[in-house]
Amino acid sequence: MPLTLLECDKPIPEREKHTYIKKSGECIVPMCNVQTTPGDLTERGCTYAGCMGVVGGPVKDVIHLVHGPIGCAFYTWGGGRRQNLSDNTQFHRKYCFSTSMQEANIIFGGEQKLHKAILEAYERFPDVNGVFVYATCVIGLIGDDINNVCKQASKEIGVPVIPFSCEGFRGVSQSLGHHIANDVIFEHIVGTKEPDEVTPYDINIIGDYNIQGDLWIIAPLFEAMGLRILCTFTGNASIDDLAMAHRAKLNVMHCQRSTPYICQLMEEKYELPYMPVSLFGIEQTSKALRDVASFFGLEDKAEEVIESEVAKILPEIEYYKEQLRGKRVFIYQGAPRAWHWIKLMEELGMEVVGAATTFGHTDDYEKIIERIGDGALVIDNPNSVELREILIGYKPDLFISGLKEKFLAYKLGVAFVNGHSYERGPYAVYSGFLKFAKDIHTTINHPVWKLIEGRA
Ligand code: CFM
Repeated sequence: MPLTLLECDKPIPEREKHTYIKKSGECIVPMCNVQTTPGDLTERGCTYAGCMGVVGGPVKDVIHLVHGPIGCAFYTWGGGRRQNLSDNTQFHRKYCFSTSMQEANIIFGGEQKLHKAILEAYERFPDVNGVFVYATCVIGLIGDDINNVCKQASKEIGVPVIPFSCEGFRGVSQSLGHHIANDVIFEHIVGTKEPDEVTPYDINIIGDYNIQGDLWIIAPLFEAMGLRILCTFTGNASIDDLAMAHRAKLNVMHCQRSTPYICQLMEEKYELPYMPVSLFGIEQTSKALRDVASFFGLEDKAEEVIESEVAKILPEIEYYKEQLRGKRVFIYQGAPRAWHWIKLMEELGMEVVGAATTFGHTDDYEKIIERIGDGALVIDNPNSVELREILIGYKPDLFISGLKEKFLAYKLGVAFVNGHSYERGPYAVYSGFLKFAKDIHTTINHPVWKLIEGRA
């Protein structure tokens, strides 16, 4: 029986369609990217979260202004569930900008308040190069014309003021927010500036958000092959980087859930091709470097980089592999990292007993199912009651997930690694893989688990 109903889901039998046990030779994709069933306490984020928190927020030199109730702006203030770093450390992610809509504004409209807020924020931070305005649920409901307000304000302050109509309720998850951010950045920013010089070796890294500095270990590998990174979308990006991105020769697409939209738009308008890559683990990173190198005729350079980078980490990776061999892991990520990381677990000799995503689409699940072993559980958008049942039932040695699930794992005595904002990362490419392996090893072999009574 490929689809299965967890014990805890008896009151919401619709969840069966989202829960699949892998059987070889079969590729049944569990139901995904659909509206959450009423009664299911989903862990999904909203459209605004995907637009502002994931794609827009990492842009380092603009004011990120949340047009809505103050609660929606909570995570903008340095809290750092998502640690996308930038080199603009004095400003970026240090302040919270919001119109803080009150009842009267909701009754009489918030356009004036928004206009005033843009001018006031810019007056206090005149060094910024733009303002991003994000509409929350309430703005969609009362119908403020944020496009018009942004246009007016931009004329007054002389820098771009960009409206994102990313009302939380618009999509079934944060995924639509990624799409909206891609569309808006493409429409309003990309192509509005020309670089001083272009080279035949210019690339953009698309879909990396510099979590704990991922980009700062990714970029040197491409640079060592003789490539120049024109723009990163959007980790550590300035608005000018994005404006000039259309002049690159290749878009290297890492996160394949949050960015295929802009890659396709740039391909259509500027004939800029894109290449999907995975920049996690030895095998996948090496393939990525080889693929990109062959596009530019830099194959020899790629081999040099791969050889020296792999040599640096291999002895330690071999050690961790010995220590971790046969350990069982359950991976729950937003979407693509679930399939990116199945390979990494194999590289460490571990067995993936289950994988889940919060907002994966069919293509994410196809990749998971192709990579995961027979009998493994694949579940879409699991809630914490389901996760509890899975952790107790499957007894994995390790749970890789995010902050929302961390303490559930701890309470059940299951070793845990934060795969979203990392433990002691970054986790990308070769040096990051070593850190990932180290964190996994540290948690799995920590003596504390033996002290917990009633361990799952
Ligand atoms: Fe892309 Fe991401 Fe992810 Fe994502 Fe995310 Fe993330 Fe993620 Mo957390 S952009 S889809 S919305 S790789 S924040 S850096 S780790 S859920 S799998």
